Amino acid sequence: MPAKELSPAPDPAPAARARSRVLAALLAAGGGPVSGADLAGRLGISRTALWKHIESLRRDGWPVEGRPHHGYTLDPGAARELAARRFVPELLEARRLGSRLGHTVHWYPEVGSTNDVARRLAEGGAPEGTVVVAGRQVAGRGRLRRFWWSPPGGLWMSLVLRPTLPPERLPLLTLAVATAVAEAVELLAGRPVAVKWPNDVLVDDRKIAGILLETVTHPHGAEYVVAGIGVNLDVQGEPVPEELADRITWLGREAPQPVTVNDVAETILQRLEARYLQLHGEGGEPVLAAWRSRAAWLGEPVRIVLPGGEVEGIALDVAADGSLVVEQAGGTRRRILAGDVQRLRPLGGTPEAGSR
Ligand code: BT5
Repeated sequence: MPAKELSPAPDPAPAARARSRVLAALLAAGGGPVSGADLAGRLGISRTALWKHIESLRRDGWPVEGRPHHGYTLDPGAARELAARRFVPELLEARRLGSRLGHTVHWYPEVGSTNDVARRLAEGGAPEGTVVVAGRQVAGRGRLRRFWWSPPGGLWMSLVLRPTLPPERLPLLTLAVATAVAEAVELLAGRPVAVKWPNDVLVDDRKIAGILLETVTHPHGAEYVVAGIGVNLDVQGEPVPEELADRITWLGREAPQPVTVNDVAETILQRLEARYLQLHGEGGEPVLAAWRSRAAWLGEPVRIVLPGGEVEGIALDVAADGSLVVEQAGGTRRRILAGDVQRLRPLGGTPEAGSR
């Protein structure tokens, strides 16, 4: 079944986004002056409203200067400095204005799980591309409600998607998100990044990011999907839990230069938008090919832990429906829809640590 046309990228209410548009215009001017009259005219707001947005930006630490008959200016270095210190939601919004994903960013210092917040927003009609980011999560979760460690300094982000994919292509969304996150991390880390079926992102076999997609369906497909993405950036705030210590890594350790939460969120959203549109427009094959090209453990002996048992065999491929194809002893092939993959050492040695 072909994908239905995606509706045009949502255009959030101008009033709600005016502050980000003001910031975007100041940043785009590269430090040069922006005339207040022109800017107010372009945004369709009054000079008084513009002034209030400027004041609000200043209160949040943006050094916007204003001179009569000259206009407003913003030192471009200020954006970099601010983003180096903390996540700056309006900077992400300003850079994603006009895009499908990331045009609206809700930031919270602390939440239970960003997936729950995004879900509530989706239920309330939030447009596709709405993003929730939290400074930390106290009840971050993985699949099967497993614990997801989310200390301050990491990227804990969830995104509202409203895909118009045919039901059989929906499972590929997880692979599309995993591929996009791996591509973004690779761009920032400058190191090869692998994906592990179904949803892990690894550097040197250590998990650097995880993905949790939660789908609310109607009879013809997805009503909406919340795509939760967790990326480890910095772990100085809290000691790494003992059980994760030798199994995880973080961007601060892998990247050659400092990377900010803003950079990671923006790069992921760029890559994800490209893969998301591709999955709608070109079918599943390009996403599958991209996923396969960085897949860890294909061709290797694995054990898959399923809700009701285990399967051992060679991990052969990922199928067009996103399932993992495993060849068991005797040549029987099985398609696995959900499970945890462990690498088995060749010749039946001890399995490596389980669900990374
Ligand atoms: C995942 O589950 O990998 C999905 C993680 C999704 C997290 C994001 S953060 C934003 C959004 N809000 C949420 O509440 N969740 C999403 P799974 O494949 O089940 O892996 C879980 C396992 O990863 C755990 O059992 C631990 O072994 C390991 N783990 C926990 N925290 C980790 C971390 N920070 N980095 C790497 N591995 C971790």
